[in-house]
Amino acid sequence: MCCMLMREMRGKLILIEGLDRTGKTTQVDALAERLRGCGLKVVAAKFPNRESEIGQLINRYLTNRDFQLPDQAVHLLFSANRWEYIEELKRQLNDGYCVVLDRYVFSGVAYSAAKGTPGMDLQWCLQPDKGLLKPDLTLFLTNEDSESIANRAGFGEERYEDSDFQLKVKQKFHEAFDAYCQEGELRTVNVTGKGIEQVSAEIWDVIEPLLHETRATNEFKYF
Ligand code: T5A
Repeated sequence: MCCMLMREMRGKLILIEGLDRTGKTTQVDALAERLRGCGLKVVAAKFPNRESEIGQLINRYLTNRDFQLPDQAVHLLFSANRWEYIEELKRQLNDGYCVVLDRYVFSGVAYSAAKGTPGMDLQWCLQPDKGLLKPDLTLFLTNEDSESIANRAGFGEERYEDSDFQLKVKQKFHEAFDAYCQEGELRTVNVTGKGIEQVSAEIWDVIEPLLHETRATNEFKYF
């Protein structure tokens, strides 16, 4: 029944954000599966999308610390990687697909602004993403136990996986949410010490009411 209301409207755009290794991909997959179980058409998309040519360049930057690019250029690559998907994203939503995103604009702004590069404040960082679609709901996964995150397999392999830098990113996420989220657009899910299924259940408690929402949502919202 939750799904019938949505079929006449465009699909919902749901975003899961968080620091590295907080369980975003795990939860995006679990949520997509649960929504499909409701009879919904669902697409999950992850950013950066490392498959495209721009994405391959981003992947090289993240995985090879010897590969140097100006911070501004890297920032624009991440943004371009989102713009590559915009028409497909709109089509999917208009076709009634619910789209679950694994990182999007807020990651773009938070990671770049956290570098402290002169001139790269939040406003500057948002500029190239202006005109991208704003999610109907953003879920921000937080984990206060940074040690447990640092102990997760593979942490430290990529460029930004450094606990001190992650703390700066967290601060910038909060600043970005304060600046660019309207009331009701953001929910924080504290995942500290919680197992995967418990987190999935908490996320579902937030998402389910959204599926019953009856106000017209065919209009897109934009950053
Ligand atoms: N970036 C990204 C920018 O700088 N600008 C941008 O515009 C964008 C979009 C790569 C980097 O790029 C930066 C941010 C990143 O530094 P990424 O590929 O999304 O972005 O990198 P990660 O966040 O590191 O992605 P991961 O897939 O590695 O982490 P996830 O998705 O948060 O975590 P997940 O689900 O893969 O889980 C990691 C491990 O933890 C376990 C899982 O089983 C897995 O082993 N796990 C749990 N363990 C215990 N309890 C739980 N509740 C758990 N949940 C998951």
